[in-house]
Amino acid sequence: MKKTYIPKLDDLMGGGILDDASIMFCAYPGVDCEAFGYQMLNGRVEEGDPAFIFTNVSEPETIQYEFNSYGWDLESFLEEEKVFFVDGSSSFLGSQSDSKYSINDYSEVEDVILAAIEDVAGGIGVINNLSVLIDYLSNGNTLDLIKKWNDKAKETKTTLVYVFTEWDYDKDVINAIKDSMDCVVDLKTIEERVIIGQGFMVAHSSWSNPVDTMVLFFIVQPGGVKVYVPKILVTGPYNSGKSSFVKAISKESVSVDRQAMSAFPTTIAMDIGHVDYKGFLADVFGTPGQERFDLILGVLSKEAVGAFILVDSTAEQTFARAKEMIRKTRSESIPKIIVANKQDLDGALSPDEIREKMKLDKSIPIIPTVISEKKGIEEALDALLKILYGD
Ligand SMILES: Nc1nc2c(ncn2[C@@H]2O[C@H](COP(=O)(O)OP(=O)(O)OP(=O)(O)O)[C@@H](O)[C@H]2O)c(=O)[nH]1
Ligand SMILES: [Mg+2]
Repeated sequence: MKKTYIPKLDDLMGGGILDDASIMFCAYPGVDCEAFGYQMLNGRVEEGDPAFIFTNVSEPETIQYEFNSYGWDLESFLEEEKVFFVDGSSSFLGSQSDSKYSINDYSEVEDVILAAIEDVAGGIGVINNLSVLIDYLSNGNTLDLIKKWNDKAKETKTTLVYVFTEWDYDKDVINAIKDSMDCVVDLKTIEERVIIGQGFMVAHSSWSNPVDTMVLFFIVQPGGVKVYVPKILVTGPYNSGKSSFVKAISKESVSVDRQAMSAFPTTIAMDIGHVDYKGFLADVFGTPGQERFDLILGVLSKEAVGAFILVDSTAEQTFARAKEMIRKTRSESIPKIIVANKQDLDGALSPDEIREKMKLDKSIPIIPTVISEKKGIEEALDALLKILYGD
């Protein structure tokens, strides 16, 4: 099996993609599908596999520019001849092509791609975009091509990645194309009154069991395809370490704090952070811990998809308050992690003791941390991602 280099996608397909499989990213118009193909290609080439890109949507220079914006060095790959282009664009735009292969007429495309597949045997080819092929060729011809290319890919153990924008084509044609792929990943917009984002979902794969998980994603520059977790809540009693936690998991964070009477700041409105971790992006909101700010807990916790409940492991007297905050933020019903903080202090209770005293079900993970020393932070993040998206 090979990796796809798309976060979460391998897990949804039982670990990755078969060596000789075809995969199609099938996007609703308006959803960016190219980045999926390029990210797979970039990952494979970095591992040493040969690759080609067939483009009929933009010229090779434009694609180089796009790779650059994601932080991937296509230029070096081309210079070192690890990647080549099958240029199906330049001649139609009236410009010269200096690519290894160039298509001047669509009648050539079948043989040229067959040759390209042989050239990168054991590697990967990206076809961008299948819908332009359908526009140029007739439906039947396109289907015929795909079958021949996929057969050649099987024979040479090459991964073929099709990028497809699902315009208003004949449904039978689309279904026939989908059936001729080993794997189809749908890319959609997700709407709930307003468009809230874009998601991918494995529609079918010949080697793995179906899962109906829709994974929200963002395409960022640099970075490429990242899984998006809309809103993670960080709550818990006063002084338990919430602001420190938001800061520790975020690249950048803002806290609305007030230096109270003493020298210690306390949060009076919220902490906002932005997590970028293992291909996941998430917006994080921390609540104030003091009861006099409880009015805003409901607002802050709206639409949270997961929560971290922080407790000071030495402050047993605050555990009832922690449970009250779980209730007030409606966190009973969403995936949550108890963060047992301040494990460095004398008298810190162990996770088991905390579970016992808080009467928490054993399905709720309790992660010991020393946030001030950045200990346990990744374990806490991993634990939440695991219940949100599985392994
Ligand atoms: N010893 C120890 N101190 C910690 C740890 N984590 C945080 N602290 C300290 O605990 C205090 C409170 O941390 P904050 O992050 O402000 O806690 P908070 O939950 O945001 O507090 P409020 O917003 O006032 O509810 C600070 O002085 C931190 O430095 C830890 O793991 N060990
Ligand atoms: Mg705080």
